[in-house]
Parts: sequence; structure tokens; C-alpha cells
Amino acid sequence: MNKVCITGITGQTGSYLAEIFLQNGYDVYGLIRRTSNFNTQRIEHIFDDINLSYGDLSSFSSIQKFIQETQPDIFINAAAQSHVRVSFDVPEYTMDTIAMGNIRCLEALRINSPQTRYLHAATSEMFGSAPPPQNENTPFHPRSPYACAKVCAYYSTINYREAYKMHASNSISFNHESPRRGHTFVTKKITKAAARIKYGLQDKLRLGNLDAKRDWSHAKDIAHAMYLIVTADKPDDYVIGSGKAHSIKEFLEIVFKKLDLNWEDYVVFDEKYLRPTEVDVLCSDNTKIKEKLFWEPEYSFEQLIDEMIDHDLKEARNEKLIRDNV
Ligand code: NAP
Ligand code: G4F
Repeated sequence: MNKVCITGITGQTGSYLAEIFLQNGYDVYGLIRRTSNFNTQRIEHIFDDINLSYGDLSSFSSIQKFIQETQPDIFINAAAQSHVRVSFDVPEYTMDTIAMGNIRCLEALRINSPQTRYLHAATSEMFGSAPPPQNENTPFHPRSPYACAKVCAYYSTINYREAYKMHASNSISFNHESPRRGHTFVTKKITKAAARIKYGLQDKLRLGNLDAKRDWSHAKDIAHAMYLIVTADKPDDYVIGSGKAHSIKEFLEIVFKKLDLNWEDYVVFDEKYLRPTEVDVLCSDNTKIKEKLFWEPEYSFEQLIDEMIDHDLKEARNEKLIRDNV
């Protein structure tokens, strides 16, 4: 049986990657951090089907041990301090775990298992202020410590491919969301708040810049594209995105309207959610992955929003029942 190692398996994308590899007959191994609270909610449904080891991207020895013990066919580095705003507060930690963490994975593989295929989860944030649409040839102009760290990790991955002939690739993913999205990212913050407002559990939603535009996909579609990239014959770098951009304001309008609410009655501007440098518009040109790997997304923007709202309405309803002691 083929073996895949996934860092960030407890995260949004890592959990969908684990499902896809299981469906394709792989033995799945995940690296998880020890935390004071459970961090395995997103993988509880597949807990008995996967193998987990403790480790951290800040520790070379833990990554090396993970690789030596599993000898994987594929290694996907999907772990990161992935919050752009937070990266301005903890730039050194963000840089260490993303840029150095990626080098630690590559170096541990080069020494112990150089034939293993590698995929680094790079990001559209690397394009920063470069005008849209952005594709594989667009020059980077990163606008946050997170994006700077990802640019370093992106080029390190290419360098290991060129220097050591490793099968090392980058997925350059645009924003991806799902019911499993972390609660401090803007889409999840909006769908969760709208559902709680509907059930009378919340009366205000505090947000920052509503004018930025993002290219939002379903995380399942992005994870599928990552699977195609790492299992392709040749290593390469691919932009993954829907090719359509919407503003935060549009997202707000759609979500609140679906719940018969007017977002302007609830949203409050809070400058603490602004970033020192913002990325105004991200919109992918996804021609390469569609033509070379025949990737097609399954979910539309509307379907993504509907799935997130349905999930958050159920959670809000349960919260309300518990609160009302029913
Ligand atoms: P996420 O939900 O924030 O998950 C991040 C994962 O990384 C979690 O499993 C987390 O563990 C783990 N992690 C964080 N720091 C770590 C460390 N020092 N050592 C080991 N593990 C660590 O992120 P995501 O949305 O799934 O994104 C997956 C990857 O794609 C990330 O590299 C992200 O930067 C990149 N990316 C995401 C998007 C997007 O829109 N979602 C777009 C482009 C690229 P805990 O569960 O313990 O916190
Ligand atoms: O949801 P966000 O925090 O996502 P952002 O910054 O685009 O980063 C995400 O996508 C990247 C891919 O392009 C990933 F690499 C990264 O790991 C992450 O998954 O913010 C989206 C936009 C920004 O313009 C932000 O300023 O929403 C704006 N925003 C407005 N109010 C807010 C808020 N963002 C957050 N998180 N919280 C707010 O209250």
C-alpha cells in the first residue's frame, strides 16, 4: 500500500487531503502538535483509519523521526501559522515555522528519503499587490510576514527540485473555505455570525476592510487539485483557484440575504481587524492546472456558501437548545 505523510492534518485542508488519500487506497500518516485542548475535531470521523505522530515544524528531529518511521511515498506540508493578520503580531514565529519549517521537511527528506514526492502548500498571498488575474508567471509582491515566509518556502521547494532532482512541487492556492474553516477567517466569521444572529445568540459582527476581493473555492476542490499535483508524473508549480473574485461586502450581502437579514443592521467596523499592508484583489488565472492536470472544481461559489450556512445554522440551533435547556 502507498503511504502519505501529511503535516497540518488537523487543519482545514489537511483533513480533506487525508480523506482523499484514504479514498485512493493510501495509508495516511499525520504529524500533529501537542495542544492543551483537543485539536483533532476535523479528523475525528477518520480517527481509526489514520496514524498520528506528535511533532512540530519547529523541530527538525520530530520531522526526521516521522519520515524515518513511515518512509512515505508522498509527503505533503500543509502545516502553517496560516493567519495573515496574526503574522504581523508573530512575524518571527511565522517565518520560522513556514520558511524554516519547509526547509526542515525538505532536508529531512533529502537525507532520509529523497525519492519521496513532496508538495508545499504555497499561497496566492505571495502575489500580494501584483495586479490580477494572477498566474504562475506573475511576479510576487508579498505584503505580510506570512506571505514573505511562503515566498521563501516556495523558492526552497523549487531549489530542492533543481538541485537534488527531487519530485518537489508547489500548489499556489487561492483562498479556500468550507464548514471546517477556522473561525477567525472572514468567511467563517460571517456565516457563523449570521447563523447566530438568526437564532438570537449574537447581535453584532465586528469586521475590518470590506472592500478587499478574494477568489474563494471549496477546500475539497483545492485538496483534490493538490492530490493531482503531487501524483502527476512531473513535479511542477500550479495556481489553484476558481478564476472569480468577490468582495467581502458581496459575501456579507449574499449570506445575510439568504437568512432574510440586512447585514448593515449588524456589522460594526473595527480597526483592529485591519492589516498594516492589505492585499486588495486576488483572482486566479487557472488555465495551467485545467489544461495540464484536467482539474475542474465541483463546487460553485453559491454551493460553498450554502454548505457553510447550513452547517452553521445547525450549530447555532444546537447552541440555542443547550442555552434554553431544552
Ligand atoms: P489551518 O486550518 O490553519 O491549518 C493549519 C494546520 O497547521 C493545523 O493542522 C495546525 O495544527 C498546523 N500547524 C500550525 N503550526 C504548526 C507547527 N508549528 N507545527 C506543526 N503543525 C502546525 O490552515 P488551512 O486552511 O488548512 O491551510 C493549509 C495550508 O495551506 C497552510 O500551509 C496554509 O498556509 C496554506 N494555504 C491556505 C489557504 C486557504 O485559503 N485556506 C490558501 C493558500 C495556502 P493545529 O490544528 O494544532 O493548530
Ligand atoms: O479570511 P482572511 O483572513 O483571509 P486572507 O487574509 O485572504 O488569507 C487566507 O487566504 C490566503 C490565500 O490567499 C491563505 F494563504 C491564508 O493562509 C488564509 O487562509 O481575510 C480575507 C480578507 C482580508 O482582506 C481581510 O482584511 O478579509 C478582510 N477582513 C475584513 N474583516 C477580515 C476581517 N479578515 C479577517 N480574518 N477577519 C475580519 O474580521
